Amino acid sequence: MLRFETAGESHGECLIATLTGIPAGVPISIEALNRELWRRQQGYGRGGRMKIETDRAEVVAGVRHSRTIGSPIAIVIRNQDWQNWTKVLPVEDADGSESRPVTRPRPGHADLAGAIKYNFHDARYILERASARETAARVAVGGIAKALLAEFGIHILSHVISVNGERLERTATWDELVALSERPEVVLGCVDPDVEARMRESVDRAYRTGDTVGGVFEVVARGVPAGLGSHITWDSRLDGRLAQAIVSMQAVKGVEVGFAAEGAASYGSQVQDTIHYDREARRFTRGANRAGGLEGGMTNGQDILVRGMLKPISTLRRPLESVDLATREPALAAYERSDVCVVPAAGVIGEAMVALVLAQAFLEKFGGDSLTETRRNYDGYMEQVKSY
Ligand code: EPS
Repeated sequence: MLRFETAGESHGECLIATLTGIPAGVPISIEALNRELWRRQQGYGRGGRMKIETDRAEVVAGVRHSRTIGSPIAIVIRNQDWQNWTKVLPVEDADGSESRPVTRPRPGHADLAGAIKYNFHDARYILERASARETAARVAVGGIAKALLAEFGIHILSHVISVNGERLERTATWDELVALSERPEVVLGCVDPDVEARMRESVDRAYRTGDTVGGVFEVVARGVPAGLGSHITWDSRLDGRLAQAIVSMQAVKGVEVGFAAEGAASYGSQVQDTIHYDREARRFTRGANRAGGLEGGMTNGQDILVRGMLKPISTLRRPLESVDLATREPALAAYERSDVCVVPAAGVIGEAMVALVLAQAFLEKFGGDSLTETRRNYDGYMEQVKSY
């Protein structure tokens, strides 16, 4: 079973991720992992913290001589900002005289629910872990999952469909997504420059008024064989597993597989992807891909399309009404600093989450302790599919 865990607080020493279950022999490039971490830090509307950090993956276990060795992989990402927090958040020191309490919970953040649940009268410990800083660790292990999948011709990219209602009204081609991922500068991750310019204006407007904006990103996985996931039980359905992975991301409140929202407002005759057979190529083809590559909880060989809907970030420069945890008097919510827009970064995190879920489903089906063994199992299955 492929599984991963992360640890670390936003202003602590570092973030840590472990990933267990990757077969031995998968080639790993630290440069490629760092490129993913760089992509996560980009985007128009990112806040002051990104100027402090240059995220780098320090792989400290499970990879030797540029290949996985089958043992758990551990990755450390140092927080540069820790230098400014050593006295505020020390590991030892009971008196906490230099702590920086957060007693005015931000509506929409984990502050209030977490403080009640963990019985803190200071939401600091809650926000430290709830912060989307944690996603740097997910992106690092997602990069390892991507490396495994790439060995089998599976590639995962993302783009931004909308920001604050400014929306791309067409589908993006795979080549456009590749070009987007190779851009030396990330603006808002949209393939259409006119729409991207309008998105940028909406971020500027929000910035001027001390507000934040959300949006929708789409993750596309190409080259996925038919037959990952299963219809047989609720928890083996891959669409459900992808949905959980996407909604587990900070600030994501909704998920869409394929064209779900459009489908809900259409007739059945317009929504299903018709089935055809190409006799020459001896394979099934489909009239469209509105199902987003998933039918009955299984991949059907088409591109996987998963969208995440992000609410605007809950830390506002113009704070909302809240209540002071100490006095119970009305108070404005806490503000230190914040991003105005993180939709392109969320796309990169979404890629990592989709990669991890697909890698897990892939290894459930094909198994293998070494890449050689996994490949033998994969090749055998692909032969079977070809001659079906
Ligand atoms: C983030 C780091 C954080 C925030 C953001 C994501 O840094 P800081 O809290 O020091 O400014 O920029 O976190 C949130 C959006 C949040 O709500 O906590 C990062 O590395 O992505």
